Amino acid sequence: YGTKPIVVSTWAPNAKANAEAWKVLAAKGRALDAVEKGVHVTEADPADQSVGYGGLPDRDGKVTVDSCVMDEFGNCGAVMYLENILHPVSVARLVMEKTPHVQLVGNGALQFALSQGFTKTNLLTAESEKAWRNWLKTSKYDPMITVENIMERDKKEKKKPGQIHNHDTIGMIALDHNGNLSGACSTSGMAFKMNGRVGDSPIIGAGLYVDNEVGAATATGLGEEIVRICGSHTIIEMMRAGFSPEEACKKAVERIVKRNGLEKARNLQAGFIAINKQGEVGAYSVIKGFNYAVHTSEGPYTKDSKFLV
Ligand code: SD4
Repeated sequence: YGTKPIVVSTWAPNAKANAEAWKVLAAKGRALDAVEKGVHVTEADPADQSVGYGGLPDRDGKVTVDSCVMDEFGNCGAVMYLENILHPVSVARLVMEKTPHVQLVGNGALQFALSQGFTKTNLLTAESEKAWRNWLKTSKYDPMITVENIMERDKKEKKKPGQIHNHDTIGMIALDHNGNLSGACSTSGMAFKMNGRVGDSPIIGAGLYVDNEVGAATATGLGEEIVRICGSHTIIEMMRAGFSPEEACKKAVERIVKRNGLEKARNLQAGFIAINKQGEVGAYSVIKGFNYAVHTSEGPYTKDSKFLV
């Protein structure tokens, strides 16, 4: 069954971002305002090394961020390869609201942000710089989130299996008091990526999609795989065809697994969350370890996603 209002985010630690979004939803505010406010929390949190401030840099030591928003009218805006801006989600929103365009990248996006009153912030924390300098010693670029890596990190961080990799890209989707849907997504992308690399997160249809008649979906994980199947848009179309949010997310995951084959799929992660117009929630991921956070009038909870391989 569904419930309204509701806000859902990728990754359990984003419960604190949901709490902020919930304040807007509980006051009968607009879903778009809720997801923007919510995503701010994670963007400003240095502990999340995949988003905004404290994000891990690319292989040249630059933190570049990607973000997008989509509202109940099908309006959308995105920024990509943006540097030195603390809240890219808000710049994405202004691209949507104040320009005739959908996407601004790099220096153009930065100039637009500055023209709108944003100020420059160094997003590279000492922690993340240290991680980068460590990485430079081997410069091994392995964007695959392998099962072995996960087990190793679980051990190191003394976590229960599958709990790792949980400070990550935030995708947030919400259904407000008026029954309107919106979503936002924000990331610093894959750690130590090639300079200029953009993943799924700011790509409308891949990292995020909202159709106010149907539902909203967003993604996390290996962006290249999510872009290849237009992940979030695929989920919306599956829900339009009558599948539940969970079934729809599973369909998207199945496409990734089919394309890669089982063996390769065992070594990559992509996770999706979705809500439909009734406020039903669903999620699915390629491998174990993905989780998500939900907040409704009954309070917050987090949940492990089902997975395919
Ligand atoms: C990307 N999807 O840039 C993002 C990264 C991510 O958890 O989700 N990391 O490909």
